[in-house]
Amino acid sequence: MFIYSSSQNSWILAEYIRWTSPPLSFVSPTQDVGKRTLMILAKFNPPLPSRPRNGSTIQFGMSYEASIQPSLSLCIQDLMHIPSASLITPINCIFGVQAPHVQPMDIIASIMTATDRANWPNGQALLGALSIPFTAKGLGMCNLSADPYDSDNEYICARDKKGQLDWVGVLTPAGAITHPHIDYHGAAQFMCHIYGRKIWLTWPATSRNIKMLLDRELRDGNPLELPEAIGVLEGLDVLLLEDTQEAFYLPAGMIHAAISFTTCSHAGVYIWALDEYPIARELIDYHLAFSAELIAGLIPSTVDYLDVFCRDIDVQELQMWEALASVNHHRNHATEILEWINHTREQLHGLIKTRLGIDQVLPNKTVGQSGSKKRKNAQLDGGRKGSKHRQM
Ligand SMILES: O=C(O)CCC(=O)C(=O)O
Repeated sequence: MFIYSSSQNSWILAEYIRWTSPPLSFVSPTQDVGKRTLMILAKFNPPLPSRPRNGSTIQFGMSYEASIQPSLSLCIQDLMHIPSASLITPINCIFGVQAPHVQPMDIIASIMTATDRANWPNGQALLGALSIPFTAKGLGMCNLSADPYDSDNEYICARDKKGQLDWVGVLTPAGAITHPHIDYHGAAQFMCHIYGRKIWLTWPATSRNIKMLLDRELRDGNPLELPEAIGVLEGLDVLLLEDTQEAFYLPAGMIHAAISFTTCSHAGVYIWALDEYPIARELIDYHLAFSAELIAGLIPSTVDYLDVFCRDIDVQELQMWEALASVNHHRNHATEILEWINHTREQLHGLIKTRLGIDQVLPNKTVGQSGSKKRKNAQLDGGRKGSKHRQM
């Protein structure tokens, strides 16, 4: 029986019916987890309106400027025109893991056929793509702005080598479930919803939430799945997005998950925000402590985690914070940030030396350049992307 705790949760019944009826019910591999999630959401107290209450940590309902209206077809154009398939991050949305050796056409075919058959073929993946770089033939034509983040000195946006905002597109098929994760290590994201019906679930980056999520994934090897996360993480908000193309700001470290009720598309750009530095510090410190334990042999692991983490942090994250602190040198945080960067670099280099047993110094890039387009998947191998998605 479907029970909701308050009239403010009654909208979830309509979503439950949509999810459990054809054609969405044809996506049998994700049917049960979506169904359980919606039932738990309906009973959730405090009430969960389809747009978060005032005071929620997700900022939504923002408009964004574009010279051409972004569309699903432009996102598909990007997928078709990327110079190399290795630039995108294909995911199997059944398990929320990376899907290796998948070509753009496979993703399009999977999205087109996701709800075609009542009997899901054995072993068939449900493919989507993250980190689709904008191209001149696709969403790159739209000249999306990230106002006010791209013009205010308190923020630095990810930019490509030409200094353009480093937007990436995301395509998910109907029936996709993305389990709770944090993208990167302290960067916020400005997201533009382009197409489809999607419920976003968000939890603030409190110390308790961060520890709960990362411990489960990294230390226990048993990542939090969406239905369980709703019961154990604090500060849940949900946001239902449908026809309106609106933007929202996911603050640094915000844990998020998503359910796609149709083919969906959105675009995002990473942002480093001066005020959010304490969260970046907490996340990076968590990973440093974890890395030290790995190196000491206290926890079994792969070399990949360390390599990827150390490279991401040193080459991408710390440079952004360094640039932000320089531009805001008069602000209170600036000196503290610079001291923290130096200290963190020393720790990182120490970890790498110990790991490799040689005096290896990490490569240095120019401050202010964005990290690679693969930022979204330059994350933890064997776990969720950073912890974003479990990888295959
Ligand atoms: O759309 C989804 O299912 C997940 C996307 C996501 O987590 C992201 O863009 O950061």
